[in-house]
Amino acid sequence: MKIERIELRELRMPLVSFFETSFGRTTDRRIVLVRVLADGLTGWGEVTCGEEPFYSYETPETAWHILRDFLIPWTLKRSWDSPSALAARFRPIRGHNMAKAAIENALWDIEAQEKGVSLAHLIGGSLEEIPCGVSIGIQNSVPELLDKIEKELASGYQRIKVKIKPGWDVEVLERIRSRFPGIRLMADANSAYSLDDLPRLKLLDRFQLMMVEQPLGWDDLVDHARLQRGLATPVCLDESIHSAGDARKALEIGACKIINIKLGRVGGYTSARQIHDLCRSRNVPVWCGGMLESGIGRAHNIALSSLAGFTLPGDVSASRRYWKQDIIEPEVTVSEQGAIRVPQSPGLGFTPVIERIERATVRSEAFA
Ligand code: OSB
Ligand code: MG
Repeated sequence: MKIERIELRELRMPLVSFFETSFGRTTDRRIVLVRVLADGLTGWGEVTCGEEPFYSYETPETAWHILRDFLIPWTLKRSWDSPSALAARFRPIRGHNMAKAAIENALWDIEAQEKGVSLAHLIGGSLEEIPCGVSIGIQNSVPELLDKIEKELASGYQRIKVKIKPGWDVEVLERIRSRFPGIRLMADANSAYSLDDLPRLKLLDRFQLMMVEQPLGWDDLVDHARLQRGLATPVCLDESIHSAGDARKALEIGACKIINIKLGRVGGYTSARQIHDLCRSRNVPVWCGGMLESGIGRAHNIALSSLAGFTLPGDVSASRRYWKQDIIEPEVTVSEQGAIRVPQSPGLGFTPVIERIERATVRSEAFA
């Protein structure tokens, strides 16, 4: 596939309601989209970084820089045998996985259209629908959190993830469990604890959580292994896993029993599939995480979640939980059973709506 033109744009999109984690509150998203033109076709990718370097070091500015000055010049005006060949070309750049993933994923979108198959089919996905959970941020009060959980359960979502941090953890989970004793529940700490908190983290074992996500350092494996040895609750890693190499090391030392795979964090489909395949060969469940994506990133998450090893409900949920109006048609909807149907049409299976994208755009740059 011969790459003719690449466009970058940054969108401002206000969230329907704020989203708060242990590292801060988000009310407005800054979303960087990549549009690639090749062989008369158009592919889309999304940079899934946060606005600030709190989840990872990537931000819209670092992504723009790495894309404009390195990734785009390396990609343009060349023919690529496959999107994975591009991923290999990007390997000399250390990190910046979210910037890399946005281009690589756009090429997968183009290749799927070229072959006339769905993106899910192209990457080897077999699930026709994917089980969905929701991630609920820290709220202003526990009653507000309980109301949100009740509403999401009524919509059909199959599991509830709540964000925790010191001071918003054991008591909150106690109140959730006493109101909703049987639900599939998990907690995500986004690195808010250290091994000094071991006694407190052990209290989580009372709540039959499916898992506790990334309790310790964002770049740690070794302390998570120590924690997992002292905890009945399975540890799931998010922030610490950037490659199949990281996943292998984490599993080898017992740092986790479950892995959350995010396309951006791991650098695109090539790497995501390697992690998936490794986990599947070792019977380690995986699930697809979310980064408050627009419809474009969300559509990619749906395709990824169609791989057979994605057996646990992911953080891939309906457009309407995030946006008054999403930038794709149709918007992503979730059935009363808490599932999303994987589209069968060629490519992403959702159409980006140019007028809405234009309206939300605050800057753009084209390269040819
Ligand atoms: O840790 O999974 C996370 C959102 C932003 C940054 C990190 C995380 C999250 C979520 C939200 O949990 C998932 C979503 O609904 O997109
Ligand atoms: Mg997480």
